[in-house]
Amino acid sequence: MERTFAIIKPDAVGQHMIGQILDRIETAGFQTRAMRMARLTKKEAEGFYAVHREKSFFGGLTDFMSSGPAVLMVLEAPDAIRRWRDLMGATDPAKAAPGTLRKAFGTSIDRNATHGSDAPETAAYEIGYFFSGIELI
Ligand code: 3AN
Repeated sequence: MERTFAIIKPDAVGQHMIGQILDRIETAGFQTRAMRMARLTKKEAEGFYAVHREKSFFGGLTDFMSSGPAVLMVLEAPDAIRRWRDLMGATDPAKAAPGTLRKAFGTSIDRNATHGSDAPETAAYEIGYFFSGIELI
């Protein structure tokens, strides 16, 4: 079993898509080990995306991620990191494959509905950033 960290981003929450995305997650066979709704502060978003701090889109990304409530989740499945990224699709919804979440629910590269860890080290950092061990059920 493997765990990954996932977010339903403020664009998808604002468009009332939480239920549809959770349905896709459960239908795909993921177990939800932790889940919390939160509106990130700008500083929390900057810490979360620290790896991107030199990128041109860092300011816009952290503004957007702190612009409204998001759903923070820990998902578990065999090969969860890769499988969740496959279900999300490409970063840019315009390039995401049919049937993926970003194709269905994202509207642009900076409003792409969902987040997922990209490697085991990132997943460990991201899970620990938002959840303590006692919250992982
Ligand atoms: P992914 O979330 O697919 O792993 P990353 O890690 O390259 O993508 O980027 C993190 C987030 O930054 C993306 N989910 C997206 O919201 C945003 N992002 C990435 N590239 C761009 C870009 N060129 N312009 C605006 N936002 C971007």
